[in-house]
Amino acid sequence: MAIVRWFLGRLILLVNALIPVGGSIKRTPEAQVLVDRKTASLTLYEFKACPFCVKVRRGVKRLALNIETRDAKRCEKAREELLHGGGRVKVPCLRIEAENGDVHWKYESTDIISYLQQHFSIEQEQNAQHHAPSH
Ligand SMILES: N[C@@H](CCC(=O)N[C@@H](CS)C(=O)NCC(=O)O)C(=O)O
Repeated sequence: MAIVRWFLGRLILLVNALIPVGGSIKRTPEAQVLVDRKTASLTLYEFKACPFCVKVRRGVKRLALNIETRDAKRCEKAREELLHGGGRVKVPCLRIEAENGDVHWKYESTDIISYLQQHFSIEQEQNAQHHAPSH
């Protein structure tokens, strides 16, 4: 069974490498710096060959986000962080640290992608700029 899982994992990684992520967001360098500042408070806990993690990583790439990833399968420290912080070793899980220091652990690939789209799609960023107070 372990060998089948290993093989499927490699297959998922291969297919992921072969199919390009289409329609990625392109930002100006200045806009990317601002987004990078926001995503510095996010950490994605994952297993490299988990299909749900691949799905989230592709979403992250499509949104051109730089999010730190931690491998909860190979790295014992990351596994412990996920278990104690989130409550269970299930991936993908996005750790979200708010400006006031509050931490939220978001499980479920679909919910993680929705959260990222809500906060980092181009439309969202343009809306935020539009409503920002002008000086
Ligand atoms: N519905 C979840 C499924 C995630 C899932 O099943 N992840 C597996 C790895 S591929 C896992 O962490 N299993 C451990 C567990 O469920 O305790 C999602 O879309 O994120």
